Amino acid sequence: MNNNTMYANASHVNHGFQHEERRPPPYAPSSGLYPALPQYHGHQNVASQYQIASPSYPSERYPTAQTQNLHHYTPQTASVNTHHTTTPASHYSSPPVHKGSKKKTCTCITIAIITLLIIAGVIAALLWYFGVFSCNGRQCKADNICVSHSQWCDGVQDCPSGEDEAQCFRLYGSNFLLQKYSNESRNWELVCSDGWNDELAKQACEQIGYPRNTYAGYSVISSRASSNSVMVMADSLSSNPNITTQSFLTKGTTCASNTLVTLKCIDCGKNIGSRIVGGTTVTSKGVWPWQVSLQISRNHVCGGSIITPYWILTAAHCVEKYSNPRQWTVFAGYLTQSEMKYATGNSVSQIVKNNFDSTTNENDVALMKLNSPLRMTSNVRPVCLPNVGMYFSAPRNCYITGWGALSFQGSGSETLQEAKIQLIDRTTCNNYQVYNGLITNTMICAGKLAGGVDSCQGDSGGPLVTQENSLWWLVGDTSWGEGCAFRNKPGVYGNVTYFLDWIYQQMQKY
Ligand code: 4AZ
Repeated sequence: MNNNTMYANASHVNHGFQHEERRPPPYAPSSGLYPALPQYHGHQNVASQYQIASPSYPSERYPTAQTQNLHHYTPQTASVNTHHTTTPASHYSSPPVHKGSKKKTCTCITIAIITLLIIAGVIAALLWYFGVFSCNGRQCKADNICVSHSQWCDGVQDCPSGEDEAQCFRLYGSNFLLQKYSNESRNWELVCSDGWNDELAKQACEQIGYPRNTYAGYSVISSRASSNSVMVMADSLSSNPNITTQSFLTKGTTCASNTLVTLKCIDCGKNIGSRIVGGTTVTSKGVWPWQVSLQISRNHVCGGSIITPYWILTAAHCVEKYSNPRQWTVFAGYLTQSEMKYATGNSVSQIVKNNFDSTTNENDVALMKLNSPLRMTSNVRPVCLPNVGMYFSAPRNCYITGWGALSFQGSGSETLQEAKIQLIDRTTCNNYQVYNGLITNTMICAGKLAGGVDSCQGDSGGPLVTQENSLWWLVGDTSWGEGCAFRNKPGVYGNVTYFLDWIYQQMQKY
């Protein structure tokens, strides 16, 4: 974490201003984008500027660093021999035409065409067999089997790997409205609370990807939606114990109570709000109870966020090199690194990495599953994953937290740090003076364009959170940036809203 305001006199001196020879000082009085200055002249170590996602593993600090000599790059043209020997026309006689060879050519062409037709026929037959051409419904992803629309989310598994019944419920908006996918309207519909109960609620939570024992209750809110756009309980509530929640709910015409189900699958996003406003050293536990320190051999490497007692969300680049779950220990509920030195952390059973691209930093998110669940206390609590339909837009206030470096290339922090920053819209962040088109949908920019406050090495994987409807929501995971706290180079975070489906799929699967 890098916050120039606070660290000027601290023992960890913040050297966020040390780049003045290349950049104008931060906190320029004007707002918006800051003029681009000439950068990277002569011999420069590009990596020292462009910190792409390096966990702060002590023995290999910044392993992604590569030294590029920009000055000496001379394009080399391949030596092509342009000397041609020309044969005079008079010496060139056309070959005699043989009838036999013409016939041979014809036969070859015919055989080739027939072979191609046969291959095309076999491919077409295979595609037809696996339902590519013939599927009027939906394709099971894993096995290409075609399932009719009416079989999707009907409570009966039709796809061999079960994806037709896998993601049939979701939560919508900051008040957790339950929605079910309707195979009739082929749309997501709200759920009428008539006949609803805790058992159905728990089943729906399990369907979403939460364990049964984190279920925190349901409530109802009055509906203004027309009753034919909600899911209602089937008239004949089946006594079949094997029937699933999906098959209880059908597209209804009446919702007598005119109330809808809102569902809490986990008690998330609550903290002890005794933050010292404007401060950066976190002074009490329980203010950011979802923040964890991910360690290898008792050294802090990355941050992470508790999303359930079993699951930690972090950055994919943190686990790219260290992908063995046995290397890692998770420390939850601590403020200082020294407290953790003698504490017992939690071991990790599984690491699931998204489709991370280390050249573009696309999809920089991963999940760690713990061997045993974290015991929830006021200092160890989950943050809320955003629900569908929640859009966090610039310049929304957010907080970042972590034990990362206090200045660019500086050392990590002994005590947990926090900083207040704002979301920056993607267009601005893609401006040529900022990240010039490098920011994709899987990323969110946040920070201060003036510089001075930012995340830094070792904060990676940690939370970017915002408060909405009295709860704290995980907007992003710390991913990358050029340097730390540089002007026009804000922090870049994994876009958690973008990864929701993937996150729930993994929590269901493992
Ligand atoms: C890193 O290397 C890193 N200023 C994290 C965040 C930022 C830069 C680098 C954003 O882990």
